[in-house]
Amino acid sequence: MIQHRPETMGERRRLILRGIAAGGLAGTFTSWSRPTWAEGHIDLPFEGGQRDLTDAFPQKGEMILLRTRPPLLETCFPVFDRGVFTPNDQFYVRWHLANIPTQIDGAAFRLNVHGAVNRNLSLSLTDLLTKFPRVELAAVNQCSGNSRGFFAPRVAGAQWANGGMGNALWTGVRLRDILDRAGVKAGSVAVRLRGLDTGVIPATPDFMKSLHVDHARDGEVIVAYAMNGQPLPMVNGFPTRLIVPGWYSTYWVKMLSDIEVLAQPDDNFWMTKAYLVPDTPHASMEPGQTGVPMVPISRLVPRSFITSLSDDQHIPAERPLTVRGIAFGGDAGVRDVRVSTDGGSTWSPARLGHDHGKYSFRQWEIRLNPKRGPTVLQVKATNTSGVVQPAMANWNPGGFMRNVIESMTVVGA
Ligand SMILES: Nc1nc2c(c(=O)[nH]1)N[C@H]1C(S)=C(S)[C@@H](COP(=O)(O)O)O[C@H]1N2
Ligand SMILES: [Mo]
Repeated sequence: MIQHRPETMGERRRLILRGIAAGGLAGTFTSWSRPTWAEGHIDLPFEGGQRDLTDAFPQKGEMILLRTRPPLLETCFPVFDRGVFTPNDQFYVRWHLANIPTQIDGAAFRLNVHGAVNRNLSLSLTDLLTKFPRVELAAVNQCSGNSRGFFAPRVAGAQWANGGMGNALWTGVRLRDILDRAGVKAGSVAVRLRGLDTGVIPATPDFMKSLHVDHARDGEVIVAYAMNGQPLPMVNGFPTRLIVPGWYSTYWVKMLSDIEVLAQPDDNFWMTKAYLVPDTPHASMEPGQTGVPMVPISRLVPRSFITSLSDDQHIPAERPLTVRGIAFGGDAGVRDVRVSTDGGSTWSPARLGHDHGKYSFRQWEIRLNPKRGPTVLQVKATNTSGVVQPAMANWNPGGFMRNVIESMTVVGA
């Protein structure tokens, strides 16, 4: 009888990576917009929050459906209670443009580098796997508009609840190493990233985002070809995507196929017209206020959530209860997470879970003794730079950067 030796993690990873390079794991789907049969419904806690649940998208499990084409899929919040890393098949999905390849041959795929460089590159997946050092980093991917559905007054845009975020272990190569191989010309100012998706009509500007050249070369920005040890799901950017740790994921260009070094600032639509936030504390302004200076969105701000309970849940009163959740520091690590049961007068420190690095989710837990009747639980995180979540929700017309202290009511019985 043949004995199968269990694969070690390292071997398993090598096999997966070889598979990516060979294109053997390339996705082929007839369409993104095949009928999505609702398998259930969910009511998100704001006006107009009725949603279908769907598992009709390739490589995806049950997701909250916001839109079919281009896909907008939210992670069901209880997923965040199950582990510090968000599974690939439950990771949220967001695209702007509707022409997204449904078929990518990993063997034929090339990542092109051009512009203000000494030599153009055309890198295959095998090149990425074999010619550059491999790096791995845990980082939160959060949409700028995560939680937009809670904005009051309401604003236009994807009406996310809190599931437009996720945490994964990303594997790939440093953008710096790629740029160094191409040789960035002196005086270059920006690096522009573009994916394989396009608009349905030619007038639609291609989705392109840029980083300042120093940011692009800081050694933290990664061109990732794996997510949680597996090839990226097609809808999350197979075969390569940009990881910009600590920055909103509008910069995390998916199906990344083109890197262009620019000798002047990028004035394309997606940099100068879209994703602008008020240049004010908490990116906040008054509805209707005019003359507010606007700047491109950039760094994540800290957030924390209770994951083990839901709003209005009944719990046993006057008995110890362990409450769990997740937090992230944004562009810095989590210094502490505190919980209040008295409307914010006093705050008790939660115990922090394993540290997977400063850009990762951090799990936390705390023991409480809930009283009889309703209790409002509040949770707030402070990051290692001393930035703390605000008590008042911010507001801006884009519905960006919400990070108010979250609260939830539980009922002791
Ligand atoms: N090519 C491409 N990359 C993209 C986008 C896009 O529309 N096209 N959207 C960005 C935005 S706004 C978000 S929130 C993230 C979503 O990443 P995810 O779908 O893997 O969760 O992808 C980013 N990268
Ligand atoms: Mo986004």
